[in-house]
Amino acid sequence: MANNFNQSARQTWFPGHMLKAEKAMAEALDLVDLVVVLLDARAPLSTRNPRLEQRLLSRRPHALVANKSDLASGVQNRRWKEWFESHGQPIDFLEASHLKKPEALTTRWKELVLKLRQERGATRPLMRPVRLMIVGIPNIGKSTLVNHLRTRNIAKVGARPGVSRQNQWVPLAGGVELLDTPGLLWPQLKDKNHELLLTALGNIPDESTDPTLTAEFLIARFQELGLADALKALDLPEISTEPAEVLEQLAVRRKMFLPGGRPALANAAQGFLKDYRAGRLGRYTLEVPPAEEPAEDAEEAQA
Ligand SMILES: Nc1nc2c(ncn2[C@@H]2O[C@H](COP(=O)(O)OP(=O)(O)OP(=O)(O)O)[C@@H](O)[C@H]2O)c(=O)[nH]1
Ligand SMILES: [Mg+2]
Repeated sequence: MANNFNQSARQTWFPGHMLKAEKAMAEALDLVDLVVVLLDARAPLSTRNPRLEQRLLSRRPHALVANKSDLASGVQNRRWKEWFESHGQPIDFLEASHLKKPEALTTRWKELVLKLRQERGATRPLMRPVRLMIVGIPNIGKSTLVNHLRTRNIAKVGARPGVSRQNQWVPLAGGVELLDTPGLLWPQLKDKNHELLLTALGNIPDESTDPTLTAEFLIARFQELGLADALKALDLPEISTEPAEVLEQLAVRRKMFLPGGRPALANAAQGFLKDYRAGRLGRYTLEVPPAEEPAEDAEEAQA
C-alpha cells in the first residue's frame, strides 16, 4: 500500500524539473567545498532529505541550518539545537528573511572549509574563492537565504514551492561564492503523515492534497503535542477534541458557508493553514527530538 501511495504522490507533485535539477546538483558538487543543508526549524528531521544526503553529503562536508526559526518555538529551537549537537552535528537556527550578521555566517563556513582542507593535509593556501552550495527541499527558504547573504538581490523568492529553476553563482562577502540551487524533495515519502506534515509546512503544493485533510492533520498535531494555545488563537467558543469538528467550528466562526448553508470546510482549512504558515497563531514546532533509547534496551536489542 505504502508503495502505491508513494508512487501516486510522486506522480502528482514531483515535477520533472526537480529530477533534472537533482542531477545538475550532483554534478555541481564537484565544484563546491561545502554543502549548506537548509532544514525547517518547525520540523528539522522531517524536512531533511535522506536521498539527498546519501547522494551528496557522503561526497562533500556539510553545515546544517534550521531556517524559519521565527515561526518555531524558541524553547524547541534550543532543544533541537542541543539534540543535533549531542549527535555531533552543529546547527545554526536562523531567520533567513531577517538575517543578522550574514558575514559571521559566511566567515564561519569559510573557516570550516579551510580547517577541513588542512585536516586533509593541504599545505598550500587556497587560491580561489571558497565555494558553497545551499540545498534543501522546496520552499524552505534557499533563495531568501541567498538574497540576504549577498548585497544585491538576484535569486527569485516565491511563496510557492519550485520557484528556482536554474543554478546561479553568487559572490558573497569574505571571498566566498555561493551556488543557489532549486529545491529537492525525495520521491519516497515515509508515509501519509509525512506528506501531510510537509504540506502543512508549505513544502508540498497545497493542490496535491485536500486542504481539509492537511488542516485536520495540523489540528491533530497541535492536540498531540499539547499546543492548546495554537487552537485558542482561533477564538472559537469551544474547542472540540475532534479535528474535523474544530474545522467546522472555525468555518462557522469565520462565517464561511457554502450555498445551501453548510460550513465551507475547504475555505476554513485554507485560511487556517495560511495563518499557521504566517505565524499568526503563534510559534509552534511540529516535531520533537526523538527519545533516546536507554543503553540497556539497546544492549538487549543486540542480544
Ligand atoms: N517567516 C519566515 N519566512 C521565511 C523565512 N525564509 C524564507 N521565508 C519565506 O518562505 C517562502 C519560501 O522562500 P524561498 O526563499 O522562495 O524558498 P526556496 O527554498 O528558494 O523555494 P524553491 O525555490 O521553491 O525551492 C517565502 O515566502 C519566504 O519569504 C524565514 O526565515 N522566516
Ligand atoms: Mg528558490
